[in-house]
Amino acid sequence: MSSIRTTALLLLAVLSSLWISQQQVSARILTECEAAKELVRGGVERSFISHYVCIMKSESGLDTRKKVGPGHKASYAYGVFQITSDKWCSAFRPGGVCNKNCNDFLNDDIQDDIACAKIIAQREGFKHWKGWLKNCKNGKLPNVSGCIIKREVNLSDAEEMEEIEPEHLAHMTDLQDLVD
Ligand SMILES: *[C@@H]1O[C@H](CO)[C@@H](O)[C@H](O)[C@H]1NC(C)=O
Ligand SMILES: *[C@@H]1O[C@H](CO)[C@@H](O)[C@H](O)[C@H]1NC(C)=O
Ligand SMILES: [Ca+2]
Repeated sequence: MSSIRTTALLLLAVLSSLWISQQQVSARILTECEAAKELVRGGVERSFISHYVCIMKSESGLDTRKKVGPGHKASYAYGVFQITSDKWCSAFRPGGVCNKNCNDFLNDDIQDDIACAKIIAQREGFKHWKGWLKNCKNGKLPNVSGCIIKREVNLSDAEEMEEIEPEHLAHMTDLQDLVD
């Protein structure tokens, strides 16, 4: 009797510790929706969001703590956008074009990563990312429109949604600059 009870308790303990470690692991891997929402919060234009999510998927598998290297000029690539220390950030102090310590691109707050990715896209276009050239430029972009709209909908936003097509078209020239 009591051994069944003990076994059951033990099983429960094992299962719940598995569950906890599962939770901890999944915290570092963003879902496409979480990534899209962070991009909205970071002020990325709606028509570019699926491109950025595609970059994050291709470069890091949406892993906020991924670090790869050494590569070109002994540089390392940091975080969800794989931002490199040869130019954009500095490994030991704030520096590079983004004036950031690269290690700040390895935590789970990706707002600073997004700010730097925007600077990279501005200067070099999405073609900076090999993952974008390979998987996003002519490939299928993730459809995140559902998860962006749901959270934010209210009456005036809903009206704004009607405008998405013309707005999207209006930004096509900007997009072209990034894509070329
Ligand atoms: C994208 O997702 C939205 C909402 O889930 C859906 O309404 C829409 O048809 C999808 N678009 C494409 C191109 O699959
Ligand atoms: C709805 O959106 C508008 C414009 O973004 C905002 O000014 C307003 O406060 C929002 N209303 C609610 C109830 O969230
Ligand atoms: Ca960060």
